[in-house]
Amino acid sequence: MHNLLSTDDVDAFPEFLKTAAAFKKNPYTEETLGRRKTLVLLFFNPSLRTRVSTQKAAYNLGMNVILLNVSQAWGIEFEDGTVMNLDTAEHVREAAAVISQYADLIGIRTFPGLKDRALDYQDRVLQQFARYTTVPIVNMESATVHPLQGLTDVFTIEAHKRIARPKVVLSWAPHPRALPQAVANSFLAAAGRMDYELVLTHPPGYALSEQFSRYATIEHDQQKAFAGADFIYAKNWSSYESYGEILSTDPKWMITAEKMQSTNKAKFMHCLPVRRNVVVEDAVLDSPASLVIEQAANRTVIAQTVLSKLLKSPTGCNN
Ligand code: AN0
Ligand code: CP
Repeated sequence: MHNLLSTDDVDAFPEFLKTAAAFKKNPYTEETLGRRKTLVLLFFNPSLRTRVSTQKAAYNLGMNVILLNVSQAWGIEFEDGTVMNLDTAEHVREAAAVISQYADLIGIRTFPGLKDRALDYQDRVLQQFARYTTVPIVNMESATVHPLQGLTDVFTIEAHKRIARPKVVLSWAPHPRALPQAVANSFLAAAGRMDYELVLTHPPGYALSEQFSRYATIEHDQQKAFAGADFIYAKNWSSYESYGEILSTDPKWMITAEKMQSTNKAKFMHCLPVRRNVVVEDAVLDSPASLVIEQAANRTVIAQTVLSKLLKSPTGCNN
């Protein structure tokens, strides 16, 4: 692995999940691997889990960590050939090359603008950094994908599945703000590589990009989708078709205890942060069926697995 830009950068899933399971059992088997190596984490947007779990994962490998909230640095320009006489103070060509002088690995979080679909789906901030840094990049949620989350979700399902081929349902749920499609995209991309009965349910107008939805069977009737499910993964996203728009806030799509009744005693999953009684009822989130805290715990395990693989990559880190 040279970078973690998407879940596709993990070529051997079974081996990756095995390494993760070993780190979960004992996080300190490679506690000197990252000695004298530095991880720089760049945040263009807020985070709780990604920030703390990735930092903790790096510490478990003996790395040093530097966090930078990009809003507190100079404004970065991503357009090539532009006359920089407006708001941006330095170009990504310099910014990325400079950070590479201090870092052996770089993590980046950068959300989409949700206005221009073609621009967002180029994932320009991530791709430009990947192009101009000289060290590996870890995607900590970009405009289109959130691989650390998708890998964590599959790892969590593997630990809880009771049958060989579980029915795994990704359900859209309401939210008052326009959210990215990244978590849903990576969930489908990761779960789509497993032997699951993968079902996607959402209201009209909420189809995801074919690049990701192709991994699932689409069932527009949420009730039908839930029947016999082993895992219910809830997530809101704004429309991909009417890009960035909120087409529905219909509370009928909220995940309720009553709906969970029709499942096969399904476990409930969400990446967090979650809005209680909008996305999901208290009764579900507070029930023993909820895996959300375990998912958050597993974020450390997956981040550690990714960092370890990048540290060992022959084309990887500065020496
Ligand atoms: C973000 C999203 O939906 O992509 C981050 C989730 C990990 N969520 C919010 O902005 C609430
Ligand atoms: N799930 C997740 O990535 O959470 P944060 O946005 O808090 O990092």
